[in-house]
Amino acid sequence: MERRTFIELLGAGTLLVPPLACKLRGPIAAGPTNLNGIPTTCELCPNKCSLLAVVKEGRLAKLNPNPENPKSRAMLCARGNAAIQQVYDPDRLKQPLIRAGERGEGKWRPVSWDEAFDFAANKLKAVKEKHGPEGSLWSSTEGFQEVFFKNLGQAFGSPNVMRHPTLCLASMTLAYSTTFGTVPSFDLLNADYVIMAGANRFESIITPDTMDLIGGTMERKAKLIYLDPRFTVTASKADEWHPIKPGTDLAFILAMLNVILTEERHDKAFVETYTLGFEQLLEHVKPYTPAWAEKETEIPAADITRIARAFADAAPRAVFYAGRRSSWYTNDFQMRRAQAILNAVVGNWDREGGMVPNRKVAKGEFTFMPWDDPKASRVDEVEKAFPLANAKDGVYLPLRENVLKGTPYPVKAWMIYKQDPMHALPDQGKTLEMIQQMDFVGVVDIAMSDTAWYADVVFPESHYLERTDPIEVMPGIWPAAVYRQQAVKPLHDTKPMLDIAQGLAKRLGLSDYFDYTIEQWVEAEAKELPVPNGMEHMRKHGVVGFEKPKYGTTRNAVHRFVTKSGKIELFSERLQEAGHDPLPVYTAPAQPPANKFRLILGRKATITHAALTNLPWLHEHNRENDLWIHPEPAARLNIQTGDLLEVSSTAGTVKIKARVTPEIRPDCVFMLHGFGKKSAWLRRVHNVGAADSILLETAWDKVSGNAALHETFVKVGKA
Ligand SMILES: Nc1nc2c(c(=O)[nH]1)N[C@H]1C(S)=C(S)[C@@H](COP(=O)(O)OP(=O)(O)OC[C@H]3O[C@@H](n4cnc5c(=O)[nH]c(N)nc54)[C@H](O)[C@@H]3O)O[C@H]1N2
Ligand SMILES: Nc1nc2c(c(=O)[nH]1)N[C@H]1C(S)=C(S)[C@@H](COP(=O)(O)OP(=O)(O)OC[C@H]3O[C@@H](n4cnc5c(=O)[nH]c(N)nc54)[C@H](O)[C@@H]3O)O[C@H]1N2
Ligand code: SF4
Ligand SMILES: [Mo]
Repeated sequence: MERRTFIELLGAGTLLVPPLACKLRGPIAAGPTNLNGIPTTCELCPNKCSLLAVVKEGRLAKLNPNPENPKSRAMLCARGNAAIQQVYDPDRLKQPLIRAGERGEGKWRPVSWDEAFDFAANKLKAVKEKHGPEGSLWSSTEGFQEVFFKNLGQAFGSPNVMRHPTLCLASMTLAYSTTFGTVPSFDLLNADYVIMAGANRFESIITPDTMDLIGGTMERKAKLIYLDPRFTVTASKADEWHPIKPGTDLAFILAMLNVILTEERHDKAFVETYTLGFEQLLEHVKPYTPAWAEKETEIPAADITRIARAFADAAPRAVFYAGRRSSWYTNDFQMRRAQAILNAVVGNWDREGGMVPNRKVAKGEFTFMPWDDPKASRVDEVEKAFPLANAKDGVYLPLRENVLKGTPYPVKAWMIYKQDPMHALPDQGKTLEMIQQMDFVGVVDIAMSDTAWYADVVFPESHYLERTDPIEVMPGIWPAAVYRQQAVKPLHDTKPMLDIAQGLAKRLGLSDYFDYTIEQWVEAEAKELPVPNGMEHMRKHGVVGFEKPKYGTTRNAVHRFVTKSGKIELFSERLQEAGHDPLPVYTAPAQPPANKFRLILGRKATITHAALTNLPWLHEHNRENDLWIHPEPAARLNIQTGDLLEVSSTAGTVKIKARVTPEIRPDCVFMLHGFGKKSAWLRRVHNVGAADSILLETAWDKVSGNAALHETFVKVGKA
């Protein structure tokens, strides 16, 4: 299809059309919809937008947004629309494959499912015999069928079930839950004053926040203050863009607290009733003056003071927005804690236009046979090294270090679901080393990712439009439960994850744990949805959502926050006991030496992480990544746009073209994620552009173990 036809087809589904988006403000009534299609749920990013798949003669003809979802509203983004092309993509995985040459050589033998299952099960059994079940690692990123993959790892007896949060948002979630006992949402639709620090909401799409921000700032004229070393699309829509010096956001926030508390602009009644540790906080922030912060952040003290006052004056309809990918620096946790504390002292908690604790749509659970707890402790030693972190999700980079060292025990089998560690983890060389030291690597994917390229067996999962998946609940201000049902029959010899788990379970003697069908699973979940005939409703509508937000349910004398004290903890004894700063202490980030730049990362609206760059409709918008570099250093290095550069760090070296632009600070450089693929099956991006993960060095946040992906300095010169 021609691109023009594609763009025209997007029609009402296209995101970032302000007049349309403005009309969509406010909760959408869950009334009758023109269900001109099969209701289902997008799987191309974590947002889980509802859509209607129009099928003509057994083929997908078009995907339309389903306005009944209160989170995604009537929005289906460009990536969501392009999902149709994934199904008919000639480059997708079409049958199980067993490696025929060396790892990474690209020689594959197409095999039957039976052969693939037998092969993988024998390898897994051999590792179990030699090293115990803990010798296997099961890693995955969120997805509706992820539960079956995790369950297989656990039923196998492995303690090493490893999820993606420490590559994404773990420091943010831990910081907010340490403070409030829960992670809230931000009512951008009704806020009057919004501060976003590196949360690039107009390109990094989060529903409903992206749409609410359009509604809020373009219609209601809410102020948007945006801090980012880059001039992003969000910066272009903001009232103020401050190109903050990277890694200094904590100084900015502490100085805001200094102004608000010393000028007594905080919400005294709220602080008195609901919080713990105000006196310590007041003393703590005294040295952090705006004049001090100006030197750290390179944002004028007068601006910091003005913003702090305006923020406090606009409260409770004022939010310092949390952002999502908090995998930035080694002090991420404390920076996000300071945000949480700032929000707390202006009393925006549980108020319209403020921060709102999430509600959930209830659903049932399917009961299956439980397995024994694993005997061994986790290889990442999370309980010991990161006692406050979520032990179930694990800590990814410390895990890789331990696996490479073989401590506390060897891990020799790696099963991977819906994840591409070759790109998602920093230092691709180390990830490759980790793969190479495995006796067995199995990957479940829909495309030949770079990780699949190095695997021993590749299991092709059916595309989401070909699957029926479990019901997912999406907490929020407008919470929803969404359902994914099959729109078309699988085009190739692929299977959903549940069938793959069952195929392996049968050969591993674990069938009793997977003795059910997807229909039974979903029906058990649908039974307890808050609508009559839940299953019938889901088949017809694909979503159950609450129409009206509820504010203030936790603002009463009897409410206990899920913290040690039962209050909002400005000062945290739990942190102190774990050997961390109980209040956020600023430490200046390391600075790049004169001839180097900090490498920073971010997103574009038409790419999800390292995936999707090979899809033709999206590839048209993302042919190759380049290195953003400011004109000043570019002139010094005699670099012009289009020049081929050599960029190197202690982790690796890449070649990439230059983009000389004033849209970035002179002390850092930027590149998009998702290029420089090793997999020849991703032919449009194979060896095109460069992979950021080759350059990124290994570092993590001290409290949460979250990857710190902006701590790498690179040398840049002409190739
Ligand atoms: N350098 C760098 N690293 C990063 C980030 C960054 O911006 N830059 N971002 C971080 C963040 S925030 C996150 S959340 C992580 C994300 O890390 P990943 O989850 O690894 O992200 P993706 O690149 O989307 O890879 C997902 C894989 O799942 C496959 N897939 C897609 N749909 C399906 C499906 O239905 N079934 C199966 N079985 N597979 C499917 C895709 O083909 C792809 O290979 O990366 C983190 N790492
Ligand atoms: N289109 C699209 N949307 C997505 C995703 C996607 O892959 N594609 N992924 C989804 C996921 S899993 C996530 S986690 C979210 C991530 O969404 P966000 O949380 O918005 O994260 P990023 O887009 O990675 O943006 C980080 C921004 O921080 C800036 N930055 C770098 N260093 C600093 C600093 O020191 N201070 C400040 N203030 N800014 C800094 C970068 O320039 C970049 O613009 O997006 C979600 N939405
Ligand atoms: S934001 Fe786009 S890619 Fe993500 S779930 Fe929604 S439609 Fe799909
Ligand atoms: Mo993420």
